[in-house]
Amino acid sequence: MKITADQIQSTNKPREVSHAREFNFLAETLEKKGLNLEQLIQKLQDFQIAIPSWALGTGGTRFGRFSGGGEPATLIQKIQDIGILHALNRSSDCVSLHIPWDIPQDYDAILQAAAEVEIGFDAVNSNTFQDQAGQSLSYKFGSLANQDQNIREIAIEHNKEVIRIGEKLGSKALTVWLADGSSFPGQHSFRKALQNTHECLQEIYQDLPIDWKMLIEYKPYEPYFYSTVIQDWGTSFLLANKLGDKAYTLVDLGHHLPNTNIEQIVANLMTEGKLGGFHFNDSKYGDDDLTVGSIKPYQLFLIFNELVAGFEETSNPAPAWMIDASHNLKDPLEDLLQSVEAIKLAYAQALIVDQNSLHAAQASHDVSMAQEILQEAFRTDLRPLVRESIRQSGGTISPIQAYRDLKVRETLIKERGLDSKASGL
Ligand code: LRH
Ligand code: MN
Repeated sequence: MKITADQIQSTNKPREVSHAREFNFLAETLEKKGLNLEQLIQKLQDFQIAIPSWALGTGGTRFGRFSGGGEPATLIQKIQDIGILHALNRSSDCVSLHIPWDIPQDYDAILQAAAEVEIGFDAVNSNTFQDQAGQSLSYKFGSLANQDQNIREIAIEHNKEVIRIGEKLGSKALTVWLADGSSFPGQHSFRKALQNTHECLQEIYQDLPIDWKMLIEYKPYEPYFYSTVIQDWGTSFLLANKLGDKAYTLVDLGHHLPNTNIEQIVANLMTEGKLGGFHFNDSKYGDDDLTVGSIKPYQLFLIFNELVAGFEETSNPAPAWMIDASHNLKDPLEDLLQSVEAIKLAYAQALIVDQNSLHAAQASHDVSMAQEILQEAFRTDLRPLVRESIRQSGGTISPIQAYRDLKVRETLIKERGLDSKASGL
């Protein structure tokens, strides 16, 4: 299914008058604050979020999976689904592939399908947390951290193969998330596991093309429940520093113990120029992979406030903006549309924070005023601004409503059937 510009226009028509009224009112308010509307809209339009190839179906949980039908069963169908998202919100111009869940069979066909819907390829993800069919040795007790050199070699070769695949698609980054860890005290040597991991990452790092990045993702637990080798930002940062300038830390919002101050981690990584990218999602308890902004929208805003300030005050390069979610109750495409909107809203709120007044309040220890300045931005309804930025770039004013008006899921079920299943989570 491909969404046409006419279809987009047809979904906007009934909402244009009310949208224009809301946007013009907001525009007046923001201009009175001395904000430059064009600049805000341009920054929002330039802010593109990569969609994970593993989150276009219904992953479910270990307790059950409830598919909604019409899932993309091939990589080309996944690219077409991301094309639908991008046609609606003009904000999802990249896919992040997971290998081997999405190994391209025919590169020309994949590149052509992607070009047809104007999307590119963001970071490619390796997978040494599952044994592949015919794999001679198992990752059961780890991959790059494994005591067995033969297993480490297999994992190193896999990561090099993933880089080769990414090169053919125009990707510029390798994301390494290692499940490696232990579930019982004494099961493995923490130091040996970290040393093995470092040495293996070094070998993979040497194979990175000159203009590539390595994004090292950390996670405190799961699938192991006593220790994880790369458990927190400090361990990822330590490895990234040891490896070199092309290595960075990737922050998955769901990979933090309860009440961790993630915005402080972001600020500190930017100070060191080592913030490489994000896996956006939300969670209440663990790595729940819920819709972005659905549980802790204020935390998301505070993270973007550190990002906007960090872009001004540090030389950290532009991070990779990616979603990492899994679905079981919502339509995967609706969930992703909501996540992209929540991310753009948090970015818009951060862009209107009066950073100079905030610095002044901080300098004079005016704690109440510092909070007032932040919450003034967070409590300003910027949805009309985000919608206008999307409308001006040829998208729809209300993605979810348009998705339903255009009967996208019904059409995908007609085309693919109820039982088509997407690879991934
Ligand atoms: C691990 C993770 C990682 C991916 C996987 C799909 O929890 O966040 O980014 O490899 O999810
Ligand atoms: Mn992740």
